[in-house]
Amino acid sequence: MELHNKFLWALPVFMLSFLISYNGVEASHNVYLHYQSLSAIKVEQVHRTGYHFQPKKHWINDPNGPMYYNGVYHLFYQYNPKGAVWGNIVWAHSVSTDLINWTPLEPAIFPSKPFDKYGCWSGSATVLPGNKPVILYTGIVDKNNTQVQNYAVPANLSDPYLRKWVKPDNNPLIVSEAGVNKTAFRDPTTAWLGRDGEWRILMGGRRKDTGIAFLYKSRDFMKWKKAANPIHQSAGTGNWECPDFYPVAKSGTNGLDTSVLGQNVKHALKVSLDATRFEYYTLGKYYPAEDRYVPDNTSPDNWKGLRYDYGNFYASKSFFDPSKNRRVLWGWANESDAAKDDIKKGWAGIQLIPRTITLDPIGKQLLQWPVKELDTLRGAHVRLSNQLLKKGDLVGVTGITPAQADVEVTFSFRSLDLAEPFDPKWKKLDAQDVCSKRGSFVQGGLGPFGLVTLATEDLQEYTPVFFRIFKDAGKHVVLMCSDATRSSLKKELYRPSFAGFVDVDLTDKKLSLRSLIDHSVVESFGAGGKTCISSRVYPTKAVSDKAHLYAFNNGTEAITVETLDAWSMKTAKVN
Ligand code: DQQ
Repeated sequence: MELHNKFLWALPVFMLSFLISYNGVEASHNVYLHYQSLSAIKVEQVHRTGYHFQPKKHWINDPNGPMYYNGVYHLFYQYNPKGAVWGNIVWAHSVSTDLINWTPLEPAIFPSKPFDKYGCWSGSATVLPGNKPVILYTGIVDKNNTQVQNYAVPANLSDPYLRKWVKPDNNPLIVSEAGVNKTAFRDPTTAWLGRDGEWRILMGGRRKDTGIAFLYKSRDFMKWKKAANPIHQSAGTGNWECPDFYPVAKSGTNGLDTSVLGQNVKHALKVSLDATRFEYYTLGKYYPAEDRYVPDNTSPDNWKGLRYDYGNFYASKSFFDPSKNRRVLWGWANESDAAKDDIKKGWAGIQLIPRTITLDPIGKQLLQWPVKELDTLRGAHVRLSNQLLKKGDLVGVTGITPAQADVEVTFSFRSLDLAEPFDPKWKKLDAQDVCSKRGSFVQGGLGPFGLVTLATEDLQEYTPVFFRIFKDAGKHVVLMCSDATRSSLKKELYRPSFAGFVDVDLTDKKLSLRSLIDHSVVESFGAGGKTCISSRVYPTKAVSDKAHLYAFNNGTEAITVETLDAWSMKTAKVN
């Protein structure tokens, strides 16, 4: 371990505000017509991931129809087979037996029929009684982007990989009714079966600025009828994409099949907000007789709501894995790189590591944690114990591969007294705004402390993931940041100070952090998965064996690294 005593991270304020105000984000559906069918000439390797899911080349977005079937996990995803920007979308298909190593197959669903001639957009899989999988997806039927819901079934149920899918001629199953916006009517969920024998699905959409989850019902999965009311809607949230609706057990850590109802469950409704490129979820109560969902009053039901992830994370989808009794969440990590650079590097987008979802025992939020199979990739290991970090300390973690690593650390401190006051002016701000005012280089009282990932030795480039603790009217406010502001010397990049608050009890004066570092992604889990943040970053110098990893403290209160375990991660066999 190396020890640097000076912590010279001060950055002139004008420079900081420039970096923060630059926003070249590539949203989910930026359309670059000229580049949609420009095949990659070469695929740049330097920032490709070692263990996060990617195809060999070109553009990917939403995970689709994840499921477990007869011992095999299936992941479909929105894919452009012809280029590195969004377009020509098909359902690409990969299979796995461990959610980590993946074998690519031919695309499962692609435009070929009048009901999906202009696009095969997102959707979900449901395994019907008799062990029969069926996919529901959105078809685009014309140049005006009119959306309908279709189904597809495996051509041969005895093929262990379900390679071929058939789109029967009685499609589409659902077209929008009069008065519904036909271009905001998409992304069917996994179906659940009510006690009344009717299947139910949701589609996302909007009326004016109100986000809506339309509810449809069917007895036979073929004839669907719109319910009198949407299951839920929320004014001022704009178009809802990729809804997800599922039960979580009030106690214990087992996941539940999507159809489970009863006193011992809460429901989660997640929506992807077209307008902000973020997702939020609420926890609440589902009333099956009225087909209504009512969020708990602890779950803000708007764009300020709880997020699965406060960083590059969108269009997620969960599924129930009966082989391990768990609910698993997949999320797409969109790009920070500019489209022209995606074209140059020949690829864009990754899927994050699948996460197990459980209800936090406090009942107000979910907990997420990387599936345990990820641990099989852990190789060389180093451990740091009882390492004191005084103000300004930066401790190097050596002996592993910092550009492709898994790090778990528990920090402790003796007192909360030095926590800075939470500025009342910040009450109106979200965590990201607070983080951008108080980055890792602004010295604090209790924090900032955490990890510095993908760093050059001279800290010209680095992505810190850290906590700052404030006090506010006798309570403590814990901020977790994953700050891409100084992640790269490259100019045209989206470099936000991604951040979320952490609702954690500090009685034991400890905070934990896990970061999955993989060349161009840092995926972090604060306080056991209460707050998660993924940053896509493109360092120019802190790459491969030039990247460094540190633990740091830049607050007056000394911090102890109780334990820090870091592993080199082996490269997974991905596609
Ligand atoms: N991506 C799909 C849509 C979905 C959006 C199209 C979300 O079905 O609404 O590629 O990223």
